[in-house]
Amino acid sequence: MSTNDTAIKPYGALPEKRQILWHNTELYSLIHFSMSTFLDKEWGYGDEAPDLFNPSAFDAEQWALTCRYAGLKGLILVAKHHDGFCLWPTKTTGHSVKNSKWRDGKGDVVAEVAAACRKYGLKFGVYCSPWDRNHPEYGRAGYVKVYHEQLRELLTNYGPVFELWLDGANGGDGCYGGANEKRPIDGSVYYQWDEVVKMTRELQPDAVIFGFDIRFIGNECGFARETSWTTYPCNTFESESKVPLGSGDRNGALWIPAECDFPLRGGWFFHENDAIKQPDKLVELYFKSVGRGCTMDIGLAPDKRGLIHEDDVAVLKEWKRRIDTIFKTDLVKSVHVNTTGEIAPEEPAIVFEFGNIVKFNVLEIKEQIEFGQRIDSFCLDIWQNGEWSELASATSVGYKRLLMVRTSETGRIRIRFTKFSAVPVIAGIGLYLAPACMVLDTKISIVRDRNGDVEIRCGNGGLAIHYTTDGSEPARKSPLYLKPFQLHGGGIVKAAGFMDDAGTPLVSATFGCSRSDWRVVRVSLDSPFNNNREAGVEKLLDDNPDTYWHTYHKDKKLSAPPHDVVLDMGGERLVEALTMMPHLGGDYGDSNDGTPDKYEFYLSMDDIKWVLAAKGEFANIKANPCMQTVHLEKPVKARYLRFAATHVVDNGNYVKVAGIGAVEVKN
Ligand code: FUL
Repeated sequence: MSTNDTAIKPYGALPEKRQILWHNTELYSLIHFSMSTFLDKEWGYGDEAPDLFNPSAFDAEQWALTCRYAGLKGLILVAKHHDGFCLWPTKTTGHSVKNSKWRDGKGDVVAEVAAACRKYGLKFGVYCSPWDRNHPEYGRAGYVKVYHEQLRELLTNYGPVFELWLDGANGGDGCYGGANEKRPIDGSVYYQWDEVVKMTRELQPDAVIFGFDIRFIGNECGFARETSWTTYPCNTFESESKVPLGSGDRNGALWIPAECDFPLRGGWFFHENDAIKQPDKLVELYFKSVGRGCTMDIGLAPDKRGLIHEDDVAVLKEWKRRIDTIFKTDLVKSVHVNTTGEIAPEEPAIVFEFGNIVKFNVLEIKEQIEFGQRIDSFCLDIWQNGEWSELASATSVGYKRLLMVRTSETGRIRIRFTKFSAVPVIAGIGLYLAPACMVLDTKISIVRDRNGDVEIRCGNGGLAIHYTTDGSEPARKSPLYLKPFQLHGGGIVKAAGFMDDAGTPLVSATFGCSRSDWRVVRVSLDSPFNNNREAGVEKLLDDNPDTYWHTYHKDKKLSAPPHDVVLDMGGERLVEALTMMPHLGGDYGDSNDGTPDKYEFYLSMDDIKWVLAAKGEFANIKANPCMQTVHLEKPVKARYLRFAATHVVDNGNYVKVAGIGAVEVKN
């Protein structure tokens, strides 16, 4: 079990050098800042005027420094998003910073960000969207040449690149030089990936290519499945596999580890009212990404000024402080340890003798990945009352596995390899004690029922929960939570738990106006299972993202969109925005069949005369199924609301929605 043993033969698929470098990066950001920032959109259509790009205080160094403060080791810049606007003065198209007002058309965002990364010791990566809703030749051979040329510029002129981020999104329709039409393509062949791979290998041999050297984890929520293999049967851009991206394939022929990406805010681009994921959520995602052998790729969205917002910076710094606190002292290194290999009943194991009692709740284990992914499963035992007792078990290790376990005290631990495909080769084992308030089982959740009663739940009865409803940080002097309270008109609830001298991470939840007096007037089709606890059109009116309206009919043509529902808001309201909460799919968040990606919202005073209040696409909802808020151009007085799902992701043949709501103008 030692890496010095020259007799050890590698097992199965093996990583390339570029992949090992990428694994070591562990944490990095994906920065979206472009035309959509200025238009408050997630996907631009491709008809935006370059003039709109005009940040008032653009500062690439602030971005790089923020990443450094957060402990990230790399930064990937979206150099071109689906709207086709290039952040560098490319020779391939006029649709770029060259024709913007910013720096009189002489600026180059890519160059400044690459230089800032070099200055602050961050690895630099680029994202260049294959789908281009601006280019007139998109869908034809001419564009493919342009696209390859764009990649060539990016891979040649800006120094070393550690990752080339390519996304698979293609919604078909776009401006395409004024044609305003749908141009479907077959993404597996149209872009001539073999050329892209060849060029990248030549120009940037150490860069990993998204879809080829690394894979999408299957969701944009930032987590891998509990069992997540590094190996996969094929690259995911030219071929399709039935193997879930989230789990990978134990016997996959290729080493294609997964990247867990997610936006720090709700969307990938900056939207002022998007909630920011809080430090506790980031700690959880760290354990579910890096802690499951993947990398953690945090989406940052600079605002219209061209700066990462102060609130985002504060959250990232606090998260870093928590990660540093958790991993400050490795008990395996700091306490005198005696390590022995032992054969526990039929199973190889490593025993650590600590000489005195240690207290821990986090285990880290790493495989020496140059030798392949060898461990199938293992158990962690502790020595208590004169015998071994099993504390935790897990499958799949790979580059790194972190387990958060019950806080335990012992003088001896044992790692038992219960199943392995080749003798385990371990790169490292660590044990840590995370402060009680950072252990995930102290998690607080805030829920609201249909009557508008807010309940704050926490598994740990020892914590005193304090909360606020005015947006301020809860402190010990804030109201103590004793029983559910009313939040009829909606708002933001923030809560934190306090114990001894420690406080838990802050948790917050935003609610629209309560829908206690709302009712369903009619629906075009409902699920026949509406006595089931999860489904039924009424479920649109609770605040539970796990329950939903689901159109169902044996004849799929009938359950397919368009479908609509009419809701009575219980009285006259002045509505400024409308909301749709998608159903988050299965346990892994990577199936969102039935989620609308095109919608119409109508409003009416009398359920007779209706006005179309908003119509459009829920951009990127397939990959990032978060709460959608549609702001109206101006507030509309109404009592009735009609939501129509006119199309769903992947052309699916039923509609599934968790919630519909409205935001009222506050007096
Ligand atoms: C997706 C895109 O469609 C989103 O807009 C975003 O850029 C995300 C990171 O990748 O595929």
